[in-house]
Parts: sequence; C-alpha cells; structure tokens
Amino acid sequence: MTGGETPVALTIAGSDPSGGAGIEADLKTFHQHAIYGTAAITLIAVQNTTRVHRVVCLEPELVGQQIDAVLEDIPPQAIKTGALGSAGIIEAIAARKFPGPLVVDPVMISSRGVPLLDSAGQAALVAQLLPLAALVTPNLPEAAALAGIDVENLVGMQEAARRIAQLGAAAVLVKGGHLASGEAIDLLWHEGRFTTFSGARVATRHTHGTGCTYSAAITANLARGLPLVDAIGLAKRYLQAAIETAPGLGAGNGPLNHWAETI
Ligand code: PXL
Repeated sequence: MTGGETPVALTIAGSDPSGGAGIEADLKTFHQHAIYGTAAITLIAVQNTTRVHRVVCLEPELVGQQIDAVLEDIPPQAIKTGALGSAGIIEAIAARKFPGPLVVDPVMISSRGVPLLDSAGQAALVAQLLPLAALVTPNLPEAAALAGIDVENLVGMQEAARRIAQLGAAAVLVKGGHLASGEAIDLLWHEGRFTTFSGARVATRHTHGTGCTYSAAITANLARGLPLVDAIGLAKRYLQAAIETAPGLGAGNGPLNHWAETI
C-alpha cells in the first residue's frame, strides 16, 4: 500500500502499561486490522493484571494539543474515545472537529472497579460527546448509568438504547457481556431499527480490555469504509476469537489475544 491508501484511525484514551486495555489495546487492534494507528493519551493508569495503583489525568490542553498534532498532519478516517478521566478533557475533545466517524466507548469504571471518569465527567460526556458520536458502545452498567434505568435483560437493553440515542448519539450498541446468563448478545439501535449480534459466552477470567478491543475493532472497520452493521459484526467475531485464544498472561484478569484473525 502507498501512504495515501493506508487507512488511519485515532484513539483518544488512557494508557494501560500492562498492555491489555486502553491505548495499548487500541493500537494493537488497529494494527491487526491493517490500520495505521495514532493515539492521544488522556490519562495514565498505573496497573497490571492484578491491580490498579494510581490513575493520573493529563491536562486537558495537553490532550487537545495531541489531537491537533495528529489531525493537522495524518487525518484519520475514524476516531474512538476510551477512558477520558475528567470533564475538562471531554471539553477539549468536543472542541475539535473530526474528519471521520467518532466511536465513543463510555468507559466509566475499569474492569477492576476503579473509576476512570468522575460524575462531572459523566455529565460532560452526555452533554458534549454523545451528540458528536456516530456510535456509543456502553456495557450494561454504563447503559444503566447513561439511560437512568436498570438494565438487566434484552428488554432493558432496548429501552436503554432508545434513551441513549435520544441524548444525541447516531447509533447505540448496548453490549450484553454482563448479562446474567445465556449468549453474550449485543444490541444495536440504528436508523430506527434493532440489530442483534450474538456470541457464545466464554468462561474465562481473561477479559481485561474487552470493551477497548471491541470498540477499536469497530473503529478500524469504519476506517476501512465498512458500513456500521458490518463493522460491528466483524468486530464481534474478532473479539470472540481474541477472548477464546487469550494468551493467559499475568496473575489476574489477563489480556485478550490481539493477534486473533480479523477475517
Ligand atoms: O477497560 C476499560 C479501560 C479503559 N482504559 C484504560 C483501562 C481500562 C481498564 O482497566 O485501564 C486505560
């Protein structure tokens, strides 16, 4: 491929030095999809597979400047956000003009239970970022927080998706990985229709970074120019394979296999 044909994606997210979540997961996922990955860092989470020691947010201005550095030189075809840390950082992001679809992974609490966005940040995400989103990808607890209702089953997922769309996101993917039982069903609300994506539930503790990896794979597929439903369907298959073949690294909740086939 020559430079001009290489699709580019940008992730705006936190750093996970253990490499399973955050920008590290996003860049590996972009790379595996043959997408040139760029990254603007929002926060640094000092952590490994067993625990989070510390989370430090960067200055909003510094986050904005990183984004500008990428946008003015290597414009991405698709952009995603992950852990954003603070309302100020969200304001800095929302002030930018993005040249492609924006996928918002509304990360609120890490898989290890540590807050990655405070309550002012949640309000800013709703008011400023959701209206810019081509897609928002909440898990069940995030869907419940955004929609203001309990979300425990498919009916709750449908209601939450509709409500979150009313907040301004063009499409909403409610992820059912946290459902109590059965298949891991994800529900998309887009252009007045529901589409479901299902995958077999895998009994594993190695699920760290699943949300990051999923939204990064969707973003990669959008950067390639795929329609939204295809972008999600292929990403779901990649995610399933990445969970099933997790390398078993670390003593805690280990990372996925980012080398899984992209098909
Ligand atoms: O999975 C959510 C997430 C996002 N971003 C960073 C994280 C985590 C979870 O640990 O560390 C940086």
